[in-house]
Amino acid sequence: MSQGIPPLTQLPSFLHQSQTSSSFPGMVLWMQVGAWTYHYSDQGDYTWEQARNFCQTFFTDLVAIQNQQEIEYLNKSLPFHGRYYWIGIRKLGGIWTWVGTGKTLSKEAENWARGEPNNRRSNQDCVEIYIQRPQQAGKWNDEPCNRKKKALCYRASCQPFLCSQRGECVETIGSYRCECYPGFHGPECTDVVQCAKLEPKGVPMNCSHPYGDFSYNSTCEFGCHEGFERRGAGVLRCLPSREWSANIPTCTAVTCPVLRAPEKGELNCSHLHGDFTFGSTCAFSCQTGFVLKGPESRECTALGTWTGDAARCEGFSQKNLCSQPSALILVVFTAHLSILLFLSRGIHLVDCPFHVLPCHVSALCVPVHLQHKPGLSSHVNPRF
Ligand SMILES: [Ca+2]
Repeated sequence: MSQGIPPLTQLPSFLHQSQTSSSFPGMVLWMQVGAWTYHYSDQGDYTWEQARNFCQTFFTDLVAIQNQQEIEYLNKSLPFHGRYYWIGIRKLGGIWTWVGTGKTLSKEAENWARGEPNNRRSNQDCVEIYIQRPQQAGKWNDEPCNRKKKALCYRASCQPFLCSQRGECVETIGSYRCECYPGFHGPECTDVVQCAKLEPKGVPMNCSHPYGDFSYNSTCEFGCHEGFERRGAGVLRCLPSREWSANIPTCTAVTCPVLRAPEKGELNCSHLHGDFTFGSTCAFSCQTGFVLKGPESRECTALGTWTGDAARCEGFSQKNLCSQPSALILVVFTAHLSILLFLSRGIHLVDCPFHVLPCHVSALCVPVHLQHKPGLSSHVNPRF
């Protein structure tokens, strides 16, 4: 004969609703205390190993006592039995251990009877509970594991689907409660911690949201466009504290070395994102009488380097020019200025352009290969 366990709703107050009846025919009595039920063998006694086997076969395990309230409840509710009841503690490797969880028995949880554990005859490795003993009722005693006692079992109310798998289900007398993992809350741990929505300006972001938008464990990765460098963390994570693991990073333009105007020249820069940064362009010009050698402009690249080589302004050299008796004057007209070109036999034109102060005239030379160009030769005016 067996009898079903009444539904929880019929048990408004667990401490006053214990019942005793036959659950497994001829084998066990049960007491319902809300969701968590205690059971004990009512036919025959078992060694500790057999008792555990019995509990694990028909229920969850030998009882794992969690608090004083539970001890008082068991002592009050179970019938007296001269050999008492096995519970789920035994010595493993010399240490008292809750066998259901594998956790060590803590000092605070100890409930030994006076003078126990005494390990009499050095073979007392299992634990009984003194139910309704005239002295030391509800206390524990270490006993040889092969003694035969009643099995005191429990059936857990915690089930895998409880606590939304986002928390630890903790058995209590009469029910269970959820100890939510970090990042979750609510009675069944269904609620997820929210972090502020991230709205970075000008910083590309790529997020993943395992539990909902900008919620616990959401991660957002930040990158920067070409030519920009990230300042700050590359990845932000929504923490259980509702805070992000770091501030939103910023993207700043890559910088190039500062450019200076060439000697005898000028520099004219335009900056897109900041002084001498990615996208800045600088144009070079030279004072009158000097010519630009190198690029007319340079641009700051995404790598932080300038295009082209350094520009410089070169003037005419005075050496030898006016002392040459047979110099020719070559006048070249361009759109912007007249160029007096002193060409002289024997002068190394590769040294040009020169500045020719003693002659009180600004002059430029052209490279040797231009001397014979028709456009230039037509402007040659012999002066000497
Ligand atoms: Ca003992």
